[in-house]
Amino acid sequence: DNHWSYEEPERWGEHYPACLGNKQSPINIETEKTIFSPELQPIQLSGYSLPASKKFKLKNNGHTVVLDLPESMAITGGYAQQYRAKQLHLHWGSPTTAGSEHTINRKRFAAELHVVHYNTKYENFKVALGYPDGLAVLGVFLEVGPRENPYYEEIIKHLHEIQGEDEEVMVPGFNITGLLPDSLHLYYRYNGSLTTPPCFQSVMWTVFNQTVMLSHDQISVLVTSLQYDHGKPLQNNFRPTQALHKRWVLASFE
Ligand code: BO1
Ligand code: ZN
Repeated sequence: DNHWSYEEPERWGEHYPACLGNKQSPINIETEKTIFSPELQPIQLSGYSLPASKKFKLKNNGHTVVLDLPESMAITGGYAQQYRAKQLHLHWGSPTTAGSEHTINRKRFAAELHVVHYNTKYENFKVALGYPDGLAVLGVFLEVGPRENPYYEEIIKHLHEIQGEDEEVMVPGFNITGLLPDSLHLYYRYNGSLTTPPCFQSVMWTVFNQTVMLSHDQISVLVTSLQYDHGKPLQNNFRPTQALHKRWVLASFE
């Protein structure tokens, strides 16, 4: 189930028909066309401070770097239902190109963090994948800034240990909230999909308006450390933006 790559995303539909659907992700968010919704409450999180005394699996799966998260982490506000954390991962570009998945008014950011959760009303992640309200993914844009980001460093400092596809390392817990922007009030919301095969249309997306800064060196290490398929650089692991079709993007702010 791993015979897809970012070399030809337009061909994913041949093996994964859901990738041809009309509620696909990522999208370009045209801010002037979003709809203010006062119902969108601040995102509230619980259990996001992971104990440094415990270790969590960080893996190069050939498509991204994934940190497995404990079920004790959850979204408790900002959605109509409760969602349990599953994993987080990143999408990025190359040393010379930006690599976020979502874009804002066609602007692409350096990289994008996804924190993946599933609805607690379903038995497990696999079951949740089958429902339009099954998953909640929090998307955060990363940009180059003046300082090293100590929270992202907890991931980045281990990338040299998992350079090859399927390599993994156990890393100590840290405060995952530190990976998110300061304001969890300001965000966009729309219904979409997994941005990789199988592209199931089971994601209620939150894309935060505020960005998070990493140093130039941190972004460099992120985009140059990993490989897939016996030595190809794992770069530009973002899907092109998909048509909005009959969807609206809501905004929590005006
Ligand atoms: S994303 O957040 O839309 N980029 C995204 C894309 C694909 C997955 C998750 C999030 N894939 C799923 C796999 C499952 C796996 C699960 C958790 O991630 O389809 O097999 O168990 O790691
Ligand atoms: Zn993702």
